[in-house]
Amino acid sequence: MSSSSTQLVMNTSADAAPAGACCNGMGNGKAAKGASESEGVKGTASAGAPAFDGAVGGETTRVVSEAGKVGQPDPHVYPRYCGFSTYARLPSIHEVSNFDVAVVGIPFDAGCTYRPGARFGPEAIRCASRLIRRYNMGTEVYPFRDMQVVDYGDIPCNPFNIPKAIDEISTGVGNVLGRCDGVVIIGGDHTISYPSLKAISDKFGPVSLVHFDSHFDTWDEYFGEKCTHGTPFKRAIDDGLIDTSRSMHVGIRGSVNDHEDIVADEQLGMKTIFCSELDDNGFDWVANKIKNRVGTGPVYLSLDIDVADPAFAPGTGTPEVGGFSSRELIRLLRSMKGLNIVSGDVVEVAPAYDHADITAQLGANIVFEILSLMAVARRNKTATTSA
Ligand SMILES: [Mn+2]
Repeated sequence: MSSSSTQLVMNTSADAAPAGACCNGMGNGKAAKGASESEGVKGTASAGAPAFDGAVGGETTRVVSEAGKVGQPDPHVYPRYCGFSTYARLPSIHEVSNFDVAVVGIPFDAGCTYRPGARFGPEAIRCASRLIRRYNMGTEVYPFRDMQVVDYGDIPCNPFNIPKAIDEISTGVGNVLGRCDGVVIIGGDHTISYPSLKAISDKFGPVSLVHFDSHFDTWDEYFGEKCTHGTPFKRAIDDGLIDTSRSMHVGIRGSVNDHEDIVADEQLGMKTIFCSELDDNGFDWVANKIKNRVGTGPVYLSLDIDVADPAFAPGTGTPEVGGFSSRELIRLLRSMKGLNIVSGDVVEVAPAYDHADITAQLGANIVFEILSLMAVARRNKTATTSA
C-alpha cells in the first residue's frame, strides 16, 4: 500500500504501542524554509493548539516531498535533539495514514542464552538515530523522500512465554505488512526473526535470507527449547519460510560447541562467507558471492549486531572478538545495492553493555542502510515496470 497524497492525520487504530508519546494536535503538513523540498501540503494547526512532534509555532516543520511523503522535521529550525524519539525523527504511526515502509520495534529478549537486555534495543536505537540525515551518499538515495517511512512503534509480546510471544510477533508483523510494502524490525534478540519471517513469507513467499551474524543461529534446540535466539533460522527452514538455495550467512566466526555445528548448517543447504574470507578475498568478492547466490528474488536481510567486532559493538548479548569494523560493515551493506531487499531486521543491541551509545549508533545507521537498500530496490522495480 502506498499513497502519493499522504496527509498528516490523527490515527487511533494502531495496534502497536506508540514510539515515544502520542501527538496531541494535528494540522496538515507545511514544509518549512531551509528544506530543499519545500512543496509541502499547505495548512496550519489552529492557533494555540497543543504542539505536535516536529512543530514550531503550531506548524509542522516536517519536510514533505513533491510526492507527498512526510519526512523528518527540518533540522535548521527544529533541532535534532528535540521531540519524541521516533526512528530518525520520522513521523510516528499517529501522524500519517498511509505508508510504504514501517520501522517496528520488537522489545523481546527472553530467548537469549547469555547476556539479556536486547528488549531495550528499540528504545536505544531510536534515541541514537536522531542524527540520521536524509541522503545516503553510499547508495545515492533519499529513502525518506522516495518512500513514506513511518515509525510504527513497538509490537508488545509476552516476556515469559516464548510460544505466545512468537504468535504475538508473527501476528503483529503480519498486521503491519497488511498496511505497507515492507518492514525494518528493531530487536530484540534474534528469536524474533523466526516469527517475523512467518509474516514475511506469507506476503512474499519463501524469501532469500542474507544473514549477517557471528553465529549461525541454526541450532535445532537449546536446553530442549526449539525457539531461542540460537535457533530462529532452523525453525524458519523447517517451516519452509526461506529458500536455502538462495541464502547466505556472512561474518561467521568465533568458537563453536562442535565441528558438527558447521556440518549441520551445511546440510540444511546454507552457504557461509566466514568473517576471515573478507580479509582473504576483499569486498568485491564477498559482494559478488552474495549476489550470485541470491539472484533477483525477494530478500530478507537479518543483521545481528554481534557481526561487528565488540570494539565497535560492545552492547550486545553474545560478543565475539575478531569481527567486522563498523566501516567494513557499512561498506558490505552498501555493496548489497541492487538486491531485491523487501524487509529486514537489526537485532541484539543491548544498551546496558554499551559505551557512549556506539552500538546503538551503529544499529541506527544499519537500519538506515537497510531502508536505503529497500528504496533502491523499489526504484529499480519502478524503472523496470515503466520501461
Ligand atoms: Mn544472531
